[in-house]
Amino acid sequence: MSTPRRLLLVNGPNLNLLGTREPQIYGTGTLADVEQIVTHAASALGFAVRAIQSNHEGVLLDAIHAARDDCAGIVINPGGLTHTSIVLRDALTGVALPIAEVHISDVRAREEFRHFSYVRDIAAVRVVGEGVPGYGRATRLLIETITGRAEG
Ligand code: CA2
Repeated sequence: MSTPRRLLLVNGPNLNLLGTREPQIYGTGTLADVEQIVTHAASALGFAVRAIQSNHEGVLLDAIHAARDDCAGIVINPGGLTHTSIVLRDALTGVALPIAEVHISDVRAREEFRHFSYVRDIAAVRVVGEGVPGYGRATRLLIETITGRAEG
């Protein structure tokens, strides 16, 4: 089967609150902005995007499992699950798709408990601390990984 030209965009718990609170940490962009940035970056390179945000871990796992059937890679900001969830990591390794891990804030410069990531070592691409625009760069780098072509 040929590689599907579609990405799954996953935003984890609380990222629906983007743009409503804590602008000093996360900026003023909303979840809708994130989805638009990723869709735009992907479409410029010929890829479609299916986006999901959920505050429920099982819903995220089901969406990741479904990506096996029709996606070529996953752009994911797991939110706080980054630092806690072996279950999420197992789902990501289970589907064996290339992953771009995104964090809006610079987790390395925040509390110690945000320094560890269960996703880091299985991610092909990692973009941290570049704000909402970081999702766009992560998308381009992930597509470059998938297609083997350099970012334009
Ligand atoms: O910097 C990131 O993107 C994070 O993944 C965001 C998570 C946090 O737990 C990670 O350590 C780093 C939190 C997402 C919550 O987002 C909010 C946005 C606005 C207001 C409140 C929460």
